[in-house]
Amino acid sequence: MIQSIHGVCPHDCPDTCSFITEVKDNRAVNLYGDPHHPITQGWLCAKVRPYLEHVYHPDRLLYPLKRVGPKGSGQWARLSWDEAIAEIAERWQQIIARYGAAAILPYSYSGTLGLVQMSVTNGRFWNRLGASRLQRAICGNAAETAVEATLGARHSPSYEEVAHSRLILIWGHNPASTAPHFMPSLTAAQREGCQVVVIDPRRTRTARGADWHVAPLPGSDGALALGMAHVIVAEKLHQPDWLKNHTVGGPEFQERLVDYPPSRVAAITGLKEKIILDLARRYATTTPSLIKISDGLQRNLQGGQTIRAICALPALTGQYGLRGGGLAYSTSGYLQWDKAALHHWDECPPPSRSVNMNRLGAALTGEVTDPPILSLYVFGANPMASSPNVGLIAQGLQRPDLFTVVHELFLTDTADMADLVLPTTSQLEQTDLHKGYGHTYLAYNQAAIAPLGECKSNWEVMGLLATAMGFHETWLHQTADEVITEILTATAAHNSALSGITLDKLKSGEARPLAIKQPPFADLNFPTPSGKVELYSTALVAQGLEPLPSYLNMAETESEFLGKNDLPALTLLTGAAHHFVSSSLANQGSLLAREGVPFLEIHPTDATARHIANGDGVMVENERGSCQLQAIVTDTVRPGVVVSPKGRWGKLDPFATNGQNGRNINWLTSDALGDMAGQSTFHSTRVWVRRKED
Ligand SMILES: Nc1nc2c(c(=O)[nH]1)N[C@H]1C(S)=C(S)[C@@H](COP(=O)(O)OP(=O)(O)OC[C@H]3O[C@@H](n4cnc5c(=O)[nH]c(N)nc54)[C@H](O)[C@@H]3O)O[C@H]1N2
Ligand SMILES: Nc1nc2c(c(=O)[nH]1)N[C@H]1C(S)=C(S)[C@@H](COP(=O)(O)OP(=O)(O)OC[C@H]3O[C@@H](n4cnc5c(=O)[nH]c(N)nc54)[C@H](O)[C@@H]3O)O[C@H]1N2
Ligand code: SF4
Ligand SMILES: [Mo]
Repeated sequence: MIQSIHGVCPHDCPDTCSFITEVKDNRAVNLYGDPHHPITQGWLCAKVRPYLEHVYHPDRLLYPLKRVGPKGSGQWARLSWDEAIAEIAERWQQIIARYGAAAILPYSYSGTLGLVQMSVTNGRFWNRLGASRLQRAICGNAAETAVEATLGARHSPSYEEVAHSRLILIWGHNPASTAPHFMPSLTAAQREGCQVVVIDPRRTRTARGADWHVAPLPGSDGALALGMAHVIVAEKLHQPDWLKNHTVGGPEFQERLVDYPPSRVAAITGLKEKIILDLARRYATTTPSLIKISDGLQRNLQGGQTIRAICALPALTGQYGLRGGGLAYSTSGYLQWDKAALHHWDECPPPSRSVNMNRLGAALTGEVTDPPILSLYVFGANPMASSPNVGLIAQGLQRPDLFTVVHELFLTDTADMADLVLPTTSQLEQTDLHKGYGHTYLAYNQAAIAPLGECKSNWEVMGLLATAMGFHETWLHQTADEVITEILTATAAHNSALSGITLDKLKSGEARPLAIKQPPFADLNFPTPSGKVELYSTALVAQGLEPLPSYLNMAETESEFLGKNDLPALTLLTGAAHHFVSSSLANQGSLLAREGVPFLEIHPTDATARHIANGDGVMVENERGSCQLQAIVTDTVRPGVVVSPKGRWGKLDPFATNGQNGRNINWLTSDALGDMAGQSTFHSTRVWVRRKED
């Protein structure tokens, strides 16, 4: 007998696909995209198609483990769950008695995006404990802040809406890899005559299918947007009435544009003046025109203001509210879970201090004191692969006085550094509810098989820890379905997007559309304080930020280290790998084979100057660390820029030698914070590249 169970892809991806798992004798024997899901349409991406290899990977952790050798030595002994939980509780009680619960830091991000296993697990137990809070700013905080300040909410057209667009600027975003289910809609629009422009320093998979690829210098997009606005206003291609009626700060914004003539913008962006003029004219004279962005674009020191400047363009040309026009960023604002039900703050001690996740290495090595962090509990995250400045994190995790627990599917580079490792369930073994951030469907993930070995889900472990710490509130001990029901009910009371949606309906297996209207902002009422598009933002002033869209000329200062070579440093971009989701799945043989050895793309001009030939081993270095990669000499990156996608596991580094442990590119990336909301700045990293001598 084969049973078909409805599930949802848990990965950090805007597509949030629904899939069907075929189960025979409690073993998943087949998994495929749900043919009835309007976005999934029966197919999964290259990463998740072989998902059963992930679930049944021979390296899956099946039992709790305790370190018996030095930290990082890989010497483990098996212990029972009872012993593991008792040891955690005992260590935490000791820490709390001496330093308070703020000395405990949970560290989690996007291993799963589920309501129960991520959102609720991130909050409830830790709030009740009074642990340090984590500022989760590794991904898109600056863009979220910028979009909300300008438009009031993260409302966005769903993928299908591009059928109405005549022009799409895909700006610093690579959906062919990162949002693959957008591509059929895009291709269909192109067939109907829609023009596609990709703006990216790298000729990505997405750029290859575009009508026009524009490759500015990284971090210069704010200037490009203001330069386009300059041309649009100078040539009277803007919509003065729209600006007057629907924006705040139109005149001040236009004044600022004087400083961004094409000649100056050409120098900043490394683009020819004619390209800036053509782009501005094409954008302003085609309607409806859509700008589609994601988060890669803003992972730099000036990312927040970059997004502000880009958000101003559809206002200048009156594109917001038009079907097929405006801005596509994220649909996540349509459904925000009821905060009280999610967190139960009113039944918890006052919120503790907050630690920015991008500063983990610094926080563990002296930046955070009084109390210092004495215990780290990592789940759904792999900071030794995915967080910036990994060398400093490694140093912090070596601290003998730090008690580290990692809840994982695999012995990752992070788990290797733990004192205790707990095994977690995969998505096929747990229950959850998922909402997309690229579309507007809600779907239920039913557990398809029993947990492998002794694996326990994130939320289950929270319940065990709560009991061990003496917390008996019912909201710490609900089943996953009870959690979902409580939060759905509380949220539906004030958000009509959930009307008609119940847990029972979701459990029937079909994804449910949110009850929202497309296109966003059709009534031209924006949920900002003024009800208009805020080109001038008082909310940003209140945060001590520049109120008008700006270009901030910020780059990592060239250190003495970089100066020791007479060739200039290069800007390192480390966007998404096609076959992994961050570091998730990057230990799967079939996907590693398709992604190839860890590589660095470098332009022929920069390669020749460094005597680097295609296929050479190269050392990439800066003051934070170094990493060996294989050079791909290619004009798919612009001069001055090198590319090495994120996600590699240091411990699987094929270039590791006896003298040096494995590394990945995040040993080099910057842990400085960006201009808004504590944003990560991976792409503001400067590196020195040289040929590896044999
Ligand atoms: N296959 C795959 N899919 C993923 C992920 C993955 O790891 N792999 N990660 C998921 C996650 S966590 C996220 S947040 C999303 C991210 O989705 P995207 O934002 O689409 O992905 P990125 O590759 O991070 O960045 C997109 C592009 O930004 C470009 N870029 C970098 N800096 C600049 C700049 O200054 N200006 C311009 N114009 N372009 C710039 C990069 O070259 C890159 O091609 O993808 C999700 N989907
Ligand atoms: N250089 C560079 N680095 C980047 C980026 C970049 O652009 N450049 N992008 C950043 C971005 S956008 C993001 S979002 C972050 C993502 O960073 P992370 O959130 O750390 O993502 P992953 O590296 O995929 O690690 C997730 C881990 O969670 C585990 N996991 C999966 N499901 C579960 C579960 O149900 N329970 C538990 N306990 N564990 C689970 C997986 O096995 C995996 O090891 O990476 C960032 N890192
Ligand atoms: S990673 Fe994205 S595209 Fe792939 S199956 Fe999951 S949701 Fe779909
Ligand atoms: Mo992300």
